[in-house]
Amino acid sequence: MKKLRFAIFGAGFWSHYQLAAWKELKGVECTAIFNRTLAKAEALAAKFGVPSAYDNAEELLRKEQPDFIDVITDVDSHRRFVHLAAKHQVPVICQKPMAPSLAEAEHMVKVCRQARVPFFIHENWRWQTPIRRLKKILNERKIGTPFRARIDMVSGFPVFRNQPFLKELEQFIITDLGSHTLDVARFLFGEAKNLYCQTRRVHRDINGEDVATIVMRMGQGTTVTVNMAYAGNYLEREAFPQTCFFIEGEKGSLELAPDYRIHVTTRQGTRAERHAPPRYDWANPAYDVVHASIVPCNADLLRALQGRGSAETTAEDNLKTVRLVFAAYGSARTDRVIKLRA
Ligand code: 89Y
Repeated sequence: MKKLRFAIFGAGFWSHYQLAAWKELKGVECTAIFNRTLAKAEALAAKFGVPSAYDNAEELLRKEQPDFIDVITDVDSHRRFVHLAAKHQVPVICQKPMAPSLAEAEHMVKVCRQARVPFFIHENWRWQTPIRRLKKILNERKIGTPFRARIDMVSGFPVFRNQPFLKELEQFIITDLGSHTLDVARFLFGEAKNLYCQTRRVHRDINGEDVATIVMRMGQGTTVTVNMAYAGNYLEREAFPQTCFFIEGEKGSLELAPDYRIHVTTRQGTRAERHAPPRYDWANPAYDVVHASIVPCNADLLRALQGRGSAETTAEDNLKTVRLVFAAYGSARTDRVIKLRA
């Protein structure tokens, strides 16, 4: 099969890992990098042996004619680059969160649909090794029908150190982290029927909320609570960036605890397993399980780009996650339960 040639848009913190993860896969090759500051595009290109760097996105598309582009820029520029891809008939992958508002996300999906340009979201959280294992255990019905689940991503890790722009966001933790955790809730328990949310800001030097609590009733009737916090405080069981789960079912319970420990408790007792992610030498140890999950996420997107099936995280599918993100803000603002259309 012919190698697919692609371009990366954006040369910030995340692009280094995204590019390293692409290098783990056969059948794909990065041939150009765009960044509005050329020196940054050149530095990233030099680090990874990518032949060309640009500070003009249209020029890149005209000259390189990539098979697809991978947009890893700040959220406010996603629309511009996705529209550009649609105009040039180039399939596009875009980082989460898709857009700064639901209307903008819907418009981006519509533009690509009308141009018949494949549009995917790089949503990697559900590809984490222990989370794939949880899905398998639930599918095997080891604990029967789940009636309640808690999803905790609560950490004192200084996230703003590596990603200072997160401080500026008026809507922080639900767009940055909730995009992931709400997507995982959908992945494990189906679509939400209703949602209620409360938020808080603990940091004094940021614009958005850094604590959120979301309660949802999911399609199969499961009540799911998503607890998120980046309050910069001290926690005995600090496990950034691991998400912990406690799932109660009619026949047992299932827990994912720090250090990738999975406990399945049924009539037969408790079975303990450990599902650690693969180690990559390019991964930042502080982000291990998250960086490792970029590889299977990219592999899934690549399969679709090669015409070998459909990806899990198409933009059409991700719109359902985006709806939850903005429903959460709506609920927090009005202190109301939001009903969601099926
Ligand atoms: O930006 C976020 C992401 O996508 O993964 C973890 C993170 O870096 C901080 O919440």
